[in-house]
Amino acid sequence: MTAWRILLAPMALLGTLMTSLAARADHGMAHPWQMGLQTPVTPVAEQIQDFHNLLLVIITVIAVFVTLLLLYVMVKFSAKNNPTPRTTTHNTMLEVLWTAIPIVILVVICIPSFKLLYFADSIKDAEMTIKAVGHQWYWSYEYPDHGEFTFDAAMVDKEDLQSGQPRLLTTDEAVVIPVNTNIRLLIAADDVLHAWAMPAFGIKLDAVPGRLGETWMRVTKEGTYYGQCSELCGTGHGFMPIMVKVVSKAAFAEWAKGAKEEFASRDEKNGVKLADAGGKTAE
Ligand SMILES: [Cu+2]
Repeated sequence: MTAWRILLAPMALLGTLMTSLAARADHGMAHPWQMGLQTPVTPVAEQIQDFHNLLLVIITVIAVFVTLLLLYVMVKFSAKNNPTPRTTTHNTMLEVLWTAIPIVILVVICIPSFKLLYFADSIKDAEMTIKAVGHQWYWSYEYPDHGEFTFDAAMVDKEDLQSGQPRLLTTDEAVVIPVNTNIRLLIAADDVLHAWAMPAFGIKLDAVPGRLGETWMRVTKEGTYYGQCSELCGTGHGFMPIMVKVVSKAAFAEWAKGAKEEFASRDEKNGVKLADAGGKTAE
């Protein structure tokens, strides 16, 4: 009995570890020993993953070919095996080939690359819009189609985390979006450069002060996803994460209704403060 327990204990531990790894892998964030990219949940992220896999094959073939060629040359033309070297300096055929073949490879890569670039850039029939604004050091979000409410999303400190909430990735307010909906995402910055990056969505776009960045997302799987600011923006750069909750359309409608009232009443309070501050600057 005891022997069995001793045997089973590490297996149970391993099982728990694997389950938690798998769960975390599906949790829209990086996890220990992760191989490859995060599970893609938007059409753009899926295509990025496919493109990545294509490049991986091409680069592997090139690396293997060059390594074999080098080894061949090292053995065949070593001083021992080839004591009297030939004095050939040019070979037209060879030079044409080693110029043309890389060009063909680059063209083969550039076709899907440009296709993907335009696919990620063009917003098809956006059903709603969200605007993300980067600040030192938090993000704020605007929902212009659902009552124009606005809220800030700041990082939750380590000591305030509840169980299951990842450190450095959890925010006090989540960006809530509906599943299977084409969402136009506008990205701007209030002070310095930031970048709104969400690996599982295949999005990484700079937030530039004075300019409006635009991209889109259609998340096909409900869940919580995490991203981080990806443009060095000052001392708090590592502490302005992005947390997105993807919920059913019905749950989103419900949330938007509540959020509109909640954040509007907060804005009223803030509005008073802003008016006061404005009065002081005017004097
Ligand atoms: Cu930053």
